[in-house]
Amino acid sequence: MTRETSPSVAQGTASDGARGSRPDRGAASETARGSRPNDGLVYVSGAFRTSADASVSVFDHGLLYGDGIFEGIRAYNGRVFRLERHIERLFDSARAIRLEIPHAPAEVCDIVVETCRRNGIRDGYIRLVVTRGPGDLGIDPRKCPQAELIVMARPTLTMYSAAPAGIRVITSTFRRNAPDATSPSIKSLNYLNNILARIEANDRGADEALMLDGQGYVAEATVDNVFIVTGHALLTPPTATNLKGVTRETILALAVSLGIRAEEKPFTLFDVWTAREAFICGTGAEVVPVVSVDNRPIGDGAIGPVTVRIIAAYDELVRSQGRPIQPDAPPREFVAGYRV
Ligand code: PXG
Repeated sequence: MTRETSPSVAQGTASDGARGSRPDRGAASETARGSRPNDGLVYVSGAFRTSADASVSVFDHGLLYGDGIFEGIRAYNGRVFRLERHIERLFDSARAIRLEIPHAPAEVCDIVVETCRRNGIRDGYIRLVVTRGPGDLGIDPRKCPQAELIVMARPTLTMYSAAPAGIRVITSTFRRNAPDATSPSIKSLNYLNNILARIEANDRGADEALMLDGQGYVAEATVDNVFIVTGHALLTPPTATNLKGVTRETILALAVSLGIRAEEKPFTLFDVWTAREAFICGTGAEVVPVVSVDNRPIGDGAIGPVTVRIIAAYDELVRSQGRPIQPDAPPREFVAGYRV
């Protein structure tokens, strides 16, 4: 089956299409329930639709079974940061779960950029979801002939309100998925382990939770990779136990250009508790200092100098490279060792 590759807007404008064929429940009640944003355009079922009209079938296996994958990408300063790498990871996740994305990677990149344009995004957060699509009430994916690509873009996303001062983290009792279960490298729609860990953090008055792997080594946080600074080096766990984070990769490269020794090496909670510094990182969160873990201050409980340098370098990098959203963006150049 073919899909439109040059995205169009479905019938109706942002104002007249907002109710579409749905029963009019009233804008006030929708807003009051906070059920869904009622502005902006969403790419779904091969076209751009108003947020209120953007929907998938209740028989979609993404909803029924978490059978699907997703990506989170940020745009800064009119450019989509590391777009091609995110789309490559999306296709890797799809391959792992044998999901056929109904577009080529370059087309998905174009749809992401077009979604930003149509939503007037210069800085913002983009979410891609690919579901197995509608099937029947059985689990068998052969009953789902058409995968569904959804692209949403919002101008803001705040992950941790405490981020500027550093966050407080606990260790969850929920383990990160084992590599021989649903691999943690798959950015799948199954986040229940991580959500349960986040609930545990909420219950214990913390901002975030660390998750351990099956052997008890530190894997990552619920939606972020983790780094610690020891007397020896900047350390992050190897990716067998966690998501191959794009921000993690970017920070490992930045560390090289900053002359900071960085290693991918398993470590334990003891290493975290006794670290000089710690931070978590992800596309949504960016680089967030961790000032305590399990009620133990990290270092002297303040944001450390290596973390400060990495945050500054990351902030500069993301604002100066990426795929331009508007075609007439400034010429390409080199920044911090990266081709922009
Ligand atoms: N680990 C996990 C488990 C993740 O879900 C990261 C690390 C960081 O990866 P990137 O490639 O973004 O550096 C993620 C990121 C959000 C959000 O709102 C992000 C994720 C999942 C759910 C929400 O930003 N994934």
